[in-house]
Amino acid sequence: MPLSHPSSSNISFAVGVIMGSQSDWDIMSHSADILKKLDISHEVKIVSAHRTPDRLREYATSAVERGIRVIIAGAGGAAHLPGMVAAWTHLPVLGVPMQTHALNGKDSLLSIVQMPAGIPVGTLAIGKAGAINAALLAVSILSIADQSIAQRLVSWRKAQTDSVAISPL
Ligand code: RP5
Repeated sequence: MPLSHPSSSNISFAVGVIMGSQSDWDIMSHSADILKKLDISHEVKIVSAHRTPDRLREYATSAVERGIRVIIAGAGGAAHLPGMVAAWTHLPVLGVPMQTHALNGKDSLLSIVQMPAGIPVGTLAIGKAGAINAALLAVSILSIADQSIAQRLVSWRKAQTDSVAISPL
C-alpha cells in the first residue's frame, strides 16, 4: 500500500515529527525539510514529556490510528520525550538529542540512548546531523513497503553523491 500520498489511502501522515519545546524547532525543522524534499506526508507538533504529559500520552497512543508509521522525537537536557513516546507505542521512534548550553548535548544524548532493554529508541547524532538523518532513516523505513518512496530516496542519495566535488574550491 503506498504510504506517500494521503489521497491514495486512509493514511493522513506517515511520519510524526515531535519536539519537547519551541526552542527545538531550529534543529528539528531540518527533519521536516528532508521529509518535504522527499514528498513524505508528515505532521509537526510540540509535545513535552514534562510540561505536557497528557498530550504526550494522547499523541503516542493515537499515532497508529492516525496513520503514523514512524515517529521522530527531538528533545534536550533531561530528554525523556523519545523514551516516553516509545513506552506508549510500538511504532519505531527515532530520537534526536538537542545540543544544550549546559552540557553541550551529552545530557540529551545519554538521556535518549540509554533506554532499558525492552523499549527501544533509535538514537541519532546530536543536533542538525541527527535531525537530518532521523528523517532519512524514517524515509528508509517507509521505503520497505513503498517502491515510490524507495525510488525517491535512491534519487536523493544519487543527487547528494553527484553534488560532492572532486576537488575543493
Ligand atoms: C526539553 O527541554 C526540550 O526538548 C528542550 O530541548 C529543553 C529546553 O526547553 P525550553 O526551556 O527551551 O523550552 O524539554
